[in-house]
Amino acid sequence: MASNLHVLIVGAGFAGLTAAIECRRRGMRVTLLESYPTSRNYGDILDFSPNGGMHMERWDGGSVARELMKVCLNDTDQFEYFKYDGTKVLDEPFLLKKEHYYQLLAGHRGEMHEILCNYATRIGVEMSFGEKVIEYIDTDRELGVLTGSRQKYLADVVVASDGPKSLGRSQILGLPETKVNSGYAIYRAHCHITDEHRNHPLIGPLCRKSSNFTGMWVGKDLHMIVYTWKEGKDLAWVFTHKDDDDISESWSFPGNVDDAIAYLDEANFAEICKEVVRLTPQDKIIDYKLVWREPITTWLGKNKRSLTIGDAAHCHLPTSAQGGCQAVEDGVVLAVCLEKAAGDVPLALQVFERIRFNRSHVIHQSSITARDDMHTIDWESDFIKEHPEVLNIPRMAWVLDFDAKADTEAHFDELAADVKSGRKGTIQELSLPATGEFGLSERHYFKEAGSEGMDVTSEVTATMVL
Ligand SMILES: Cc1cc2nc3c(=O)[nH]c(=O)nc-3n(C[C@H](O)[C@H](O)[C@H](O)COP(=O)(O)OP(=O)(O)OC[C@H]3O[C@@H](n4cnc5c(N)ncnc54)[C@H](O)[C@@H]3O)c2cc1C
Ligand SMILES: *[C@@H]1O[C@H](CO)[C@@H](O)[C@H](O)[C@H]1NC(C)=O
Ligand SMILES: CC(=O)N[C@H]1CO[C@H](CO)[C@@H](O)[C@@H]1O
Ligand SMILES: CC(=O)N[C@H]1CO[C@H](CO)[C@@H](O)[C@@H]1O
Repeated sequence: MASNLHVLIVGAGFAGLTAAIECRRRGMRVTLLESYPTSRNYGDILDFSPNGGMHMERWDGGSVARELMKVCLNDTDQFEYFKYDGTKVLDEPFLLKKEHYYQLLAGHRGEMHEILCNYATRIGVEMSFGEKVIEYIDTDRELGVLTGSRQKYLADVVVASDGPKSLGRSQILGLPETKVNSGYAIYRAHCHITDEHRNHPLIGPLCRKSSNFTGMWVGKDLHMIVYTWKEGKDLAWVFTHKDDDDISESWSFPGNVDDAIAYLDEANFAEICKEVVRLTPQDKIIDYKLVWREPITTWLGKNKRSLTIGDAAHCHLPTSAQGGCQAVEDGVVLAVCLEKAAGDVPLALQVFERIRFNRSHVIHQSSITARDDMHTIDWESDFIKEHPEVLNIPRMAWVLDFDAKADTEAHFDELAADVKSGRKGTIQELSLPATGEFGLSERHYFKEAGSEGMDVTSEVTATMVL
């Protein structure tokens, strides 16, 4: 019986939290360990598209998504696209479909995270903050972890959702660290809107109470997104730029205002972009190096009772705009597999991997294609008139209108039969197909969704690109 399982999860990011909530909702006992002392103070803006948000909308009869929506962008009607010099290129509706309202969840990471932690605690997930795992134990006799406070936790399944710098990846999978500098970095910030913003001739109009602003400016090797929300109280911005310097990764490494502005200057970005940066308190700017990890061909420990999920398994670049959603999909699929395997943990984990591998891999690769297409636009030609969708980071029906829970329920039995019969092949061959690809021509939500007769240029949708 799956409901007798004790699931031990390391790392309360969105992968770990989702796995914890989804397992707990299926009656399993769940212990969740997180090294940070609290959830609240980290991060800036994080977004979930419907393929992630739909699962949250299912929690507690919709009340969790409603609570999230109170702190999220909840009255944004358009996503506005600009050329780097400020020329408007395109307006797109913010929502894909009306029924996505409570599934498109974008807001301050810490605030959203806190709401999910509270829900997890409410339904009985045993959560410990300030508990850092220092060792994974996966022997024939014992499965569990050891923490910095010398506490040993044992369980039936161990899930390492410990993020990109995963200790789980090295200890469970026995892999060396494979940090790769992507050659890019992101400056990012979240701050509260002040009167100085409101009274500023360029920034003031972005801080309106009514019709809140989300927009992106795109230039050579650089794109910047600005959001205002919470009735004109909060502002966040992120910009991705080339940077070969350093290879550290931290959500709290301070960024320097002047350095940031120098990048915008060099790429001839509009004054408004520079002013947004100038008006940000120095201590709110984070300089985040975009580091990633090469894809790995298994996420499972040798006894198939432990595994890595989320960024620990497949570290996405933020330009896929899918890191959070793919982490959520992992959590959901894992819980459904554990339930369906009825206590056979190795079976559940092998099916999990075959369901998730190809899809997460293809979406991962998209983060690179998408960024390169956007950063190399020839603004002098007619290209952008013919392909405005390159601005719109991959949003295709097969990515966004995807229900990982229903998909797992539909495919579990056939994949379980493969596992049991010992079917041979590489993980690519044994996995479910991703059902889609990323080519320029495919890059259109409505085109792909088959909405006949729609003016694709004006009706294509957008959410956020981080
Ligand atoms: C503090 C923080 C702020 C972020 N802010 C943003 C943001 O503003 N915008 C954005 O797009 N993305 C942000 N991200 C990244 C984003 O949340 C992830 O890319 C995505 O949600 C995938 O989540 P994950 O659960 O796989 O990994 P993560 O979100 O990285 O979560 C991993 C968790 O594991 C914990 N952990 C790691 N090692 C141990 C250990 N040994 N013992 C116990 N716990 C451990 C970490 O503290 C962390 O909470 C942030 C991540 C973090 C950790
Ligand atoms: C939208 O956000 C505002 C301010 O942050 C909040 O007061 C309001 O309740 C939210 N609306 C919904 C529908 O959640
Ligand atoms: C709080 C507030 O003023 N929100 C506004 C945000 O934008 C929409 C229109 O897009 C308005 O209807 C809301 O009133
Ligand atoms: C890496 C990998 O497995 N890629 C495959 C995923 O599935 C698609 C079909 O949907 C194939 O084209 C890829 O080769």
